[in-house]
Amino acid sequence: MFNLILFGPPGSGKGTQSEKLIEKYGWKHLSTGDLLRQEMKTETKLGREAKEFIQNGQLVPDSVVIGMIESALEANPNAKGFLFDGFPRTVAQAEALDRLLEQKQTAIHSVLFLHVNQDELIHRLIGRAKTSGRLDDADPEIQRRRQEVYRNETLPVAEYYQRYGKVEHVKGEGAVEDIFQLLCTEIDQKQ
Ligand code: B4P
Repeated sequence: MFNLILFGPPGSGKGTQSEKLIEKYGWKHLSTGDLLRQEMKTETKLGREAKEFIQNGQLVPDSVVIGMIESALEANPNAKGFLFDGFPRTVAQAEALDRLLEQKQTAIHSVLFLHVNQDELIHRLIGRAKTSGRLDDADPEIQRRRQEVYRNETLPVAEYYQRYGKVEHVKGEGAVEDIFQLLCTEIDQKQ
């Protein structure tokens, strides 16, 4: 089993690269952003609660996303590996994930950190807003807040895994295919 976290700021291409990686490696893709958007679309109680946070550029409470990940792990007992995309986004989520994986006698094997400069991130999110219909893409002020939340709450997650020597840094600027090849090289060295 191989468990990977694709890490990076909003707009760094985690979703874009995850699609290609799961196709190549056959892992189960767990995107908390996608799971939350599905809950919002079907207007579940969880979805209605999450919407308030997401449309303000804030993180959804840890207990909610940890519960979602726990259910997804339970629902996929035979997965050959998991690709975590957009999770963990706080140190508390990272600690909870470590505990959940330990119960399954496995662990996070690698964290690939996509680096993209701030101007490019905003440029991409403005581009995505034209087609995504996402509440959190439309407003530049909310995009700015999401980057701030990332710096304050999510960046410490990279430091957390760095302590265990699990983080590899990858340049997330350039052609999608070139970035994909860089990620595959890192993965193939680790596997
Ligand atoms: P997410 O769905 O995780 O979204 P994201 O971080 O905004 O985007 P991503 O990095 O995946 O970028 P993408 O590939 O689309 O989160 C949404 C919200 O849900 C969060 O803000 C939060 O409120 C909530 N949430 C999710 N997980 C949570 C958690 N664990 N805890 C609490 N709350 C949580 O790429 C962006 C754009 O760039 C696309 O248009 C793409 O086409 C383009 N692009 C990609 N690669 C490119 C390249 N190489 N060159 C040019 N453009 C590129």
